[in-house]
Amino acid sequence: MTLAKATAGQLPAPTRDRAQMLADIAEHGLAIVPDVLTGDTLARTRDALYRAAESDRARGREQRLALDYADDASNQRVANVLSRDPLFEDLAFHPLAIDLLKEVVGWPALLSNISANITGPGGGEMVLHADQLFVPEPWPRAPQGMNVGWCLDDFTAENGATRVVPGSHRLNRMPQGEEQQLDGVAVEAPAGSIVVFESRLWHKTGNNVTGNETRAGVFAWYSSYIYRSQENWFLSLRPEIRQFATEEMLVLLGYKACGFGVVNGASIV
Ligand SMILES: O=C(O)CCC(=O)C(=O)O
Repeated sequence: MTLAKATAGQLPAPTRDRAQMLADIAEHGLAIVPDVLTGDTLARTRDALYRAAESDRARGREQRLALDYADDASNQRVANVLSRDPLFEDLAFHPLAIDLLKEVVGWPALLSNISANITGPGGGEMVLHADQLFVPEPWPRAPQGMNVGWCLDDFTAENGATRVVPGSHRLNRMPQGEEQQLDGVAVEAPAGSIVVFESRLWHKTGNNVTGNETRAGVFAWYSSYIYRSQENWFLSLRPEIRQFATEEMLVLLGYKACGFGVVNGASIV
């Protein structure tokens, strides 16, 4: 696979068909699924995120991640949204997300983190990357993780929609040198859609060139169980989540021994 061939790809059309989603992820590296959140649920989830972001700003806990965003003051990240409001449990453990995860990455798997990126007017773009950047190259031939981006606002080319290089997952490596300057294609999608991308797809937050719009996205990043999760759930999980968790949630949060993290040698795999 040459760079030119891999990066000449198109975005897949939005689909609600499960088989098509899996085909799109295999072919393009991503699938776009509309109407996963709708009506009141979408509105309440969006409100919960903006409330958390506002509270972080008011308390001086705001996270900017200068490394990602070249020190601009317009984009805000809200870490560990799972522990901020029960509504985010419904995103992290959404049946469609977990079903696709089992197909794309396999099972058991971990929820590695779930955080929000809110772009703001004038906000700069992120460095082009693949999410499995911590895996030493040469990479295995299969994705080591999967990301589910929840669009809580309409994602548009102007407000910083995630930009992707369709087909780049087939290069099976990180972007190098000048490849990091590739523009990619904006994944435009209405609020309530999810954008599911496998961990080798090159992508970034886009520039927000609007004068007054924000773009809220929640990114649930899952990995194979052989990698340590980014968020340390043992320290940062809101206790009620574990208290009422299903067996599947406990696996995703690393509370079930899966070959690693065993208790006296006992494990479910
Ligand atoms: O904000 C976005 O659109 C993309 C976020 C992203 O790439 C990341 O958090 O790794």
